Amino acid sequence: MRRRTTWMVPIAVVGLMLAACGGGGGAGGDTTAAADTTCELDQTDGNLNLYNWSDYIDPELVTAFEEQYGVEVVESFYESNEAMLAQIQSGVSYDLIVPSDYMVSIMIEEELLLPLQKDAIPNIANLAPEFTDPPYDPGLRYSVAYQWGTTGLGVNLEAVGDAFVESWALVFDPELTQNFPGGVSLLDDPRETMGAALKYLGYSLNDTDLDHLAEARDVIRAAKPYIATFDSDQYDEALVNGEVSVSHGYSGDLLAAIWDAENPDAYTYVIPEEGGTLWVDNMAIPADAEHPCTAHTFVNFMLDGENGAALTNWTYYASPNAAAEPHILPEILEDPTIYPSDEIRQRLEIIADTGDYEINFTDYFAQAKS
Ligand code: SPD
Repeated sequence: MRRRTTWMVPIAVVGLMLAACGGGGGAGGDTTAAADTTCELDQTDGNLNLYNWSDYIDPELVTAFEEQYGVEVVESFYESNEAMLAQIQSGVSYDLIVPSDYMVSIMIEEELLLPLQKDAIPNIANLAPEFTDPPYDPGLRYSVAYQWGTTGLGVNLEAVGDAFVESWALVFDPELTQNFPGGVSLLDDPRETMGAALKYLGYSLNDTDLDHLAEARDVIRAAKPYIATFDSDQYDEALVNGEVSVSHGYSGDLLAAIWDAENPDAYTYVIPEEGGTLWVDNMAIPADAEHPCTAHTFVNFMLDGENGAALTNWTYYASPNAAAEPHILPEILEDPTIYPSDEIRQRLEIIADTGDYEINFTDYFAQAKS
């Protein structure tokens, strides 16, 4: 069982704190310095400023890295790819970030990532074959898979009833949601939540027809009387604390909350029949990283088989690391909600970088929420 330690430091405050600390990152880093640095295997060049999703690494792994390499890991957190991108674009410097698939592509295009020095990451050979040449970063020039999972719904069975329909209607149909104690929670994430509404309407979550996006916006608007919150951090606790009846969220976070709950049988995690997101989060080094060699060493550490398994055994997300498999708990490896069956996978889509169209997801999502 993992113990959750969510504590969100306001992102702007984190940026200021790091800027004030000198060695801990700061605005306007020198991009050439990182690009000109050659890193050897196991080399460190200072503390690691890790900018990650919350609840996404076992604190014991952080301690093990610190003890093995004699450096500190300074953790900051974000709740969406777009929030992370805004920080990097504004010049706040971190040594390692964990962007999802489509965001890797966007950041490569914007020249925000440092090319990886593979000689410093021999454990890259541990990746399972399906993660070695992803469409968002062909040849892994800038990123390496960290964890993967799905986005779906956590459901309180007592509130919703055992015979519920496994559909996005559980959050979008007011005829249903009006009966749910506390209502429902939706992710505060433009691609995920607009994508869920698009799937509910029968479209791809990468659909780029503005009329369809307007329909998706209106689905969310119509559902608003019973949407308790748009939230990407506390939705799992909100479900098992009984604050909401259905929570839109990420597989591992919802499963961890359900399995840790006093009455786990009262909840379930489902991927709606209309389909949802399969995502891959990745380790990447920002172009202006101040400690690129520590970052490479951290990537190599996380790709070790036993460390990769320790990560999955704590997060309940699937591992892209083939060498980790023998060390992953059987109840995780065999759980079809963590490692989806081929049948479920056919319903899933990876979010794609839509280029100039991307801003529409953010704008229409803001309109839906306002
Ligand atoms: N608590 C960790 C959550 C990680 C979620 N990342 C997935 C993003 C998919 N768009």
